[in-house]
Amino acid sequence: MFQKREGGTKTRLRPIIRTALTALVIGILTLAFNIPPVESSERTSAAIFTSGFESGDYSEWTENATDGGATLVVVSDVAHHGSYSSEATFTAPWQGAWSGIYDLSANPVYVRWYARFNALPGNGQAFTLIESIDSNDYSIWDLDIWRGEGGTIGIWFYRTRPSISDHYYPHNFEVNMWYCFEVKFYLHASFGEYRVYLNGLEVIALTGLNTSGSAWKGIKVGRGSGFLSNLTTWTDCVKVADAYIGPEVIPGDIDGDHDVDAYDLYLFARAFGSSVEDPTYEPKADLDGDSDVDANDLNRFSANYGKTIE
Ligand SMILES: [Ca+2]
Ligand SMILES: [Ca+2]
Ligand SMILES: [Ca+2]
Repeated sequence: MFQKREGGTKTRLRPIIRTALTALVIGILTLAFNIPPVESSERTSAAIFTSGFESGDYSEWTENATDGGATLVVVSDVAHHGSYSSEATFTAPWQGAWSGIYDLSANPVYVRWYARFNALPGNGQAFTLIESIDSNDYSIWDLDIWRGEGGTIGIWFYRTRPSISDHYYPHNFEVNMWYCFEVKFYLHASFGEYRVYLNGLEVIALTGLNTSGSAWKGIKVGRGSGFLSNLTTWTDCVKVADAYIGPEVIPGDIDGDHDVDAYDLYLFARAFGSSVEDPTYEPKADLDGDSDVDANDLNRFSANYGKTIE
């Protein structure tokens, strides 16, 4: 019994070393030849709109507008993913700057985007990152970064159907960090829903509502300075879909730190040759999801070696 186990371990050792070396060599080659990264994986939801501003402009959007002296521009010095993001700069309170995508339809609809900001609201202040509108251009919901009079900072989710109400989720936001937001809206006469997700976690859930009325039409990202007189916000990786989207992931990022690097290779190699029933099996190394970690997974891992998000 003991010998059998020992023998099994030995026969696994060589493929592991070979695998590690192969992946490392491919990784080095990838870096050496500076092979451009490809898009990170898409979840199984059906996307009805996607924009990471990678065209370098707003050509994917229906409308781009500013008011009150704000500016809106696609920039290349800050991006969550790829080379570009959208930057809105506000110099006074109640300015607006937005990219709008309209004439969409889905029910339920999920809107996922990444946002970053260089200032935080003072006590009792807020600014708006996104607004969702109906077919009459009325707001259905918007999402703000807010700070209460007591100093608590967080999400302020403001909805208008079936009636106006606001909902708060405290979170210690920091400047110049990317955050993944997602909102679900479900239009229904008795089972209507709003759900808000922050970095892949559901933080607000409003269910069993009558949200019927005019239909959802689209979103405006960037949006407004609220109370703030000096604010820049960035938007990237916008996706609208008919099912939950979640944060961007790179297959092969086993430790979940937004890159596929030598430590992921170590974790991948440790799981190589395993099947789902083995203690060494690691689901995040099973890149094709067929319950083992084999050469097919190695090919996928190697293709992503050296990639990062942000
Ligand atoms: Ca981008
Ligand atoms: Ca990693
Ligand atoms: Ca597999």
